[in-house]
Amino acid sequence: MEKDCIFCKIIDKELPSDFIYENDRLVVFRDINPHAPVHILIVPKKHIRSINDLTEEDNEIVSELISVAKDMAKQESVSESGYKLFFNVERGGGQVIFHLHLHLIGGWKR
Ligand code: DGP
Repeated sequence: MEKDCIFCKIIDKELPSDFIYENDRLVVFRDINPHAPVHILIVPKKHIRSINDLTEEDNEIVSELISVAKDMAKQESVSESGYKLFFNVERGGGQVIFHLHLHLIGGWKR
């Protein structure tokens, strides 16, 4: 847990958020400011600042973020219509919360 990290506080339930999914290593919740009809965040419980801070020991969790994103897309009924997965990296890349998270957006009308 990193002091003053909003996502650490959400993970530790110090701040309210409804988890769509949780296991020992990650949580999934809806983005407070959605950019698409479906906008969810897949967030490791371990505090990692950004993609730049990943080490080899994080390979498993990064892989799990993607595999859970695939499952969440199915659960949110956007698997077939399609969706985007992305990480914003540091300020210039649009990152505003400095706790690693994978965005899943989709659900646009075709
Ligand atoms: P990024 O720009 O990649 O750091 O995305 C951070 C996202 O986190 C942004 O789309 C809004 C979302 N967000 C920020 N604070 C909260 C919060 O307290 N609760 C939830 N559910 N989402 C948040």
